[in-house]
Amino acid sequence: MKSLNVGMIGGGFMAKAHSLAISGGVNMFFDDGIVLNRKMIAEVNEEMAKDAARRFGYEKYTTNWRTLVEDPDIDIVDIVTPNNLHMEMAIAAANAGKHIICEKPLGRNSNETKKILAAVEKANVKNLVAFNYRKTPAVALAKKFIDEGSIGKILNFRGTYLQDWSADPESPLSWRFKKDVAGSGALGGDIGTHVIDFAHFLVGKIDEVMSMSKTWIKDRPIQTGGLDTLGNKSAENTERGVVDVDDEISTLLRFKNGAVGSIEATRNAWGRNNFLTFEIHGEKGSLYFNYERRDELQVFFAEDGDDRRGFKTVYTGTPHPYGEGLWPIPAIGIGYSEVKIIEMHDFLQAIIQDKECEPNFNEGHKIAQVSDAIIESSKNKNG
Ligand code: NAI
Ligand code: 4PW
Repeated sequence: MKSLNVGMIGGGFMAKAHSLAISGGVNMFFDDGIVLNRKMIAEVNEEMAKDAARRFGYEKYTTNWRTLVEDPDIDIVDIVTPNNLHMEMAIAAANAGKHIICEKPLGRNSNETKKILAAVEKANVKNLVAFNYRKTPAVALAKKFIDEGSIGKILNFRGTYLQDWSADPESPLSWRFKKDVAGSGALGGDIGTHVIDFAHFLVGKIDEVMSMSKTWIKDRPIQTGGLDTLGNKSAENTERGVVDVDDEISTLLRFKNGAVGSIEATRNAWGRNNFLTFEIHGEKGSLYFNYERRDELQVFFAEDGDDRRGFKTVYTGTPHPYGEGLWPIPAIGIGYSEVKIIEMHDFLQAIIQDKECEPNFNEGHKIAQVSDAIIESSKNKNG
């Protein structure tokens, strides 16, 4: 049984999600034959680092992430800090010869992701960027149907990522609203990158975009504390700061293989929570997925007879991708933790089998190139 030591940088929302997978979830579901040890966690100050180590079960903590990256005992570096820190941390981890899992987006822009990619290629270490939603079994099933030709040649991809946690003008100015930290707003720096990943995963490379953006709320109360609380109001802080990223982006797409489509991403859509969807139309059928109903894939196959045509619901379970490790009965329910566990399982499989991770940093870089093109196309159209 191989044993690998993990060092996690960051102790917020994603540290919780990744630590759940590392702490045994992945072995309980998939039994990869690797024991992961939560060796060390890094946070910005003593109190936060100590607390993160206690809560998430790490043996040691540090307030200097470089100590973690340079520790010869660490095999895997897991980067779960805000976007502006990914480049420096990932390059240092690659130079130290560590395997790396890094949260999305890989960097603030494609200049950064290009440098990160060069470092991991030079170091020849395994690298996975955490576009976890493609690991949802229903999304992997859609990919299987497409690869098998069940819906024929793809004509159109429509993707959305709609949330409402920043629709209230009083919700705090966290790092996600600062260009120097996030890189950009809803699309490039945050949720829209997951939809670009769906598009690349399911349809193919995006070749051309035509985009518009909007910043609806120009200033917000400055957040107290470093953690992004995703919309929960900051306590009694009335000082406001400027929002210098987009709240919303809409873009038309053309794919290299000729398909067309669109993406919309906003964090200001009241009533929508994790409304991450795609609808794909092909010459022989259609597929529809909504993460808010993540156990289900809606399928339409034109070859079904005239009298029985219509969308039907497939509940994912044991006959479907990742079904061998998950719950025995469809619709017992896949949650965010299971999706993160599958992501960690795929990362470990890449290490064991010495194969490429999916999606790797090269794919993270291609996504950043599309984000850059969308932002460029929407310039002067943020009216
Ligand atoms: P968060 O704000 O909850 O936590 C970030 C943590 O990093 C904070 O505790 C902060 O103190 C710490 N940190 C900042 N500078 C540090 C440093 N120099 N050394 C050590 N720790 C440091 O943020 P969250 O939501 O966990 O986001 C982290 C990353 O994960 C972002 O890149 C974000 O885009 C991504 N993310 C991905 C999600 C997904 O579904 N794949 C979901 C949420 C976030
Ligand atoms: O990546 C996204 C985040 O930044 C997420 O998957 C959901 O929206 C949860 O937090 C934000």
